[in-house]
Amino acid sequence: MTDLVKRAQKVLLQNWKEGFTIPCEGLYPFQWNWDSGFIAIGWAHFDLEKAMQEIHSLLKGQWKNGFLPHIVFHNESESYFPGPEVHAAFLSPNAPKIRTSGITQPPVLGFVLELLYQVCKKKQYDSFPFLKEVYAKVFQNHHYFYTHRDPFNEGLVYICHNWEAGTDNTPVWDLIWETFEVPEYQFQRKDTQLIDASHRPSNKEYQYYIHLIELFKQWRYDDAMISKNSPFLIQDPLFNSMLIASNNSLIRLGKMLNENEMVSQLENWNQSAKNAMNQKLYDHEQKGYVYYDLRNQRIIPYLSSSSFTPLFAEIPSMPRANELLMHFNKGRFSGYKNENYLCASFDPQSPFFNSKKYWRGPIWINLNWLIYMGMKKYGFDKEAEQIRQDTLFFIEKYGFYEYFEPNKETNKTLSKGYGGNNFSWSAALAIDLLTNNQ
Ligand code: 2M8
Repeated sequence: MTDLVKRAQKVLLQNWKEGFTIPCEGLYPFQWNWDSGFIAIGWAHFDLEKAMQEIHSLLKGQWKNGFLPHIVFHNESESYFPGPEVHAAFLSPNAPKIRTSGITQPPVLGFVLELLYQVCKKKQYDSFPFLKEVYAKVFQNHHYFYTHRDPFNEGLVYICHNWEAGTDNTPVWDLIWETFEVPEYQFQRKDTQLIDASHRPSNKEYQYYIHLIELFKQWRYDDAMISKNSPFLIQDPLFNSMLIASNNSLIRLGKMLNENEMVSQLENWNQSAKNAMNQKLYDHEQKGYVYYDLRNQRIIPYLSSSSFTPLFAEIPSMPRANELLMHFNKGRFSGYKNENYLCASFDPQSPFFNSKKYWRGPIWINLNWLIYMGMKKYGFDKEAEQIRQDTLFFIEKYGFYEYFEPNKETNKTLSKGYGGNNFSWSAALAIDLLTNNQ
């Protein structure tokens, strides 16, 4: 085992809190939804029991209608804003007893289950009892999405909050914030007391984030009210790709588990979902998958690392997949002289790109991992190896930070990554890249 894998394991062990893993000490002290999916992939390589417990703990937060919240507040902590009392999910009749938020995150659990199954198989560990127990719950979550978040039956689901996207402050949302006014809320942020505020979203942006939560609370997190009234209603290419990739995995697992009814339902959803992604969210001019603003009925023609995640869900045809690759070698993302590491979270050629600020430019390990895996699925081995090498460059040089600087020259002057340190999904996915994919 390499020293790097050992160090990554240590990060997960330190962030483990009686049944689940926090993303980062202080900065994110609870259980987060898609973090836990990525984290479970890392755990699987050296502690299968913990990988499965991680999933069980997350599912404890599932609502009666199948909804899976973005945070489960198993524990107490004063170091994060907004905490459980701000989210006040109990206002919904669907909320469980355990405290949770009332918004969700990209649905990664379906494909995580399949990856866990594969590791179990390699280790000759019987995963069937676990899969049998959790499969229907993950299916219920997909059922929730297609029945509550797709008002026009297009096969595409919407998100209603920027925190649901996971890419919290991407410049894409700037165009949404322009469409409505917010009152001046009084609150105390905690994130900017813990890390460099210039790496985090602005206070003005937080006003929008909190305003949306306040609206949802007024509507008791009722999906029909949100769908009718929320000023933020977006069909996001990353979110939908995660759902489709998870559909793909649930279909394969469901066949093994003889869950035939659920499999045929998933196949139906998936067919229209893939068509809609290709027809509605592909931008021929930008050559990438983009966002659709459902509230204002317009395409938002910005490229981000999310634009390439449909590869992971095997959505593009081969010619289209080749088109996506053009951004990675002397292209918009690599830079025309290959001056950037892959893959910036936002288009480095855009005037809104900021190489240090969270989801407005820095490189994130989970997005790199998704793009790497997507490239492998298409047989783009050379390109996949490039992005894997770039990813490991950061981990080797700086350790397990939350995000990293794309520009190669600037990296020569740095001794740290950006955001939080000892960040769990950076460690977990490094373990996967170093163990599974050499
Ligand atoms: C970040 O988001 C949270 C809100 O969910 C925050 O900034 O307070 C995002 O990077 C998100 O994708 C991630 O899941 C979360 C925890 O790592 O942090």
